[in-house]
Amino acid sequence: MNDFLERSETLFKRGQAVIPGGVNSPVRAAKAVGTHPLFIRRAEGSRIFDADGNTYLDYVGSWGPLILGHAHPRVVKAVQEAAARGTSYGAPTESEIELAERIISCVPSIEKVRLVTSGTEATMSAVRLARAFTGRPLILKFDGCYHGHGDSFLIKAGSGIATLGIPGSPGVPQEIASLTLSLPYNDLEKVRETFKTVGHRVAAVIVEPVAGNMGVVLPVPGFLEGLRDITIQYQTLLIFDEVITGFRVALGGAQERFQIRPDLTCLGKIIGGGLPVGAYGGSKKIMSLIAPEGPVYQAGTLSGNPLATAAGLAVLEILSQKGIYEQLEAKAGFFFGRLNELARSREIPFTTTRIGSMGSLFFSREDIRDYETVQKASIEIYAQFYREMRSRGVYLAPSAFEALFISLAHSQEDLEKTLAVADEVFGRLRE
Ligand code: HOZ
Repeated sequence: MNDFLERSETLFKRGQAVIPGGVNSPVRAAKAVGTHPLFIRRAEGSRIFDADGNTYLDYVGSWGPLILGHAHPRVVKAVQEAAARGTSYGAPTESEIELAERIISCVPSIEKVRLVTSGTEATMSAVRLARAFTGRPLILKFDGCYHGHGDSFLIKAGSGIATLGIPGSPGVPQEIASLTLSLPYNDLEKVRETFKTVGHRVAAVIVEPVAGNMGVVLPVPGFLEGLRDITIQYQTLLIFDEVITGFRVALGGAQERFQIRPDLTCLGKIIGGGLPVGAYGGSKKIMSLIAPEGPVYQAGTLSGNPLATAAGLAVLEILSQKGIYEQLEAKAGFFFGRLNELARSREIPFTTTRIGSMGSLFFSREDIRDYETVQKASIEIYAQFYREMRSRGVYLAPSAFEALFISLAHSQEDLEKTLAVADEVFGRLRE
């Protein structure tokens, strides 16, 4: 492996002159792990290839959507065929109906769905809809959860906000920020207390049913059930942000896995096979408020884009086949189990969280249950681990506050190779 990434470094410098920070999304700058980003030239299956000619086993998978791996032949074919018919019409198509039908048949709580262009758009629109439906102003989120970069969500948010260590973002007026309450994840008591005083003013509770943007944090038993009960009691809408968990932890997402029916669900990139897409959906009654059926406005030229819907349909067809989630579970169970054993045998303070094929690595002995415990893990050791792994051909998320994704394209050999590299790196961390 080439340790000096000449071409990536040159491109990064060139990018910085014309793009803020040289990147189009902050975390990928790899600042938090003390290095520079790789510039990617192409990807295939479980591997990505950088501008300097190096190959990496990829565990980022474009931050989750590439559950089949990169450039899956059926997805590529679907996109190519769609592109040959035109890249955007800004008019309805049969394929967007097919994708909507497919989503509805898989996700238990969705009766009607609106396609948008990103997860951020989905959450922003879902909150507007919740406010319109309930006639209330407040929303309640959880510390370390990330729901995209809409103004209302950049309060104690995860992902890039956590990575950069900033409490919120300048540019979000106090008047808007004051309409968002943020409480510790997994703390139902705090939710109960808060609802006793302001529950009648809360339009929606929005939650990642499994947090994926402060690293992966699982809901403790009873947390999601409790949120459902409280929101029903106060006639507040419950929004599941399943941008990461949707079609990832089960075909029907976390709501299928935990058997909870939210009022609204936000979906993201996975339903477009990595192309820019998002969606929000719920009961016919709530969704009927959206224009042109109702008065709540939300629109977009690229919504239901034919390339994204073609890719999404190809992905969801494959995911609907029998045995897919069992395969993912087996791969991830083996990988995380073995990784923990290796760290234990070297006495590294290390723990993992996992559900299905997504998980996170924490250099900590703490039980991970919320943003506070996440922050006790060492980001310095994660940064060293990241750099050492990358220099040996394994590409992880360039932030301790993101997830690791295993795809169907990761072979047993890939996983074993990665574990051997991890073992070597664990050894170096002790030095
Ligand atoms: N905040 C995104 C992941 N949770 C990162 C997106 C990107 O940099 O592409």
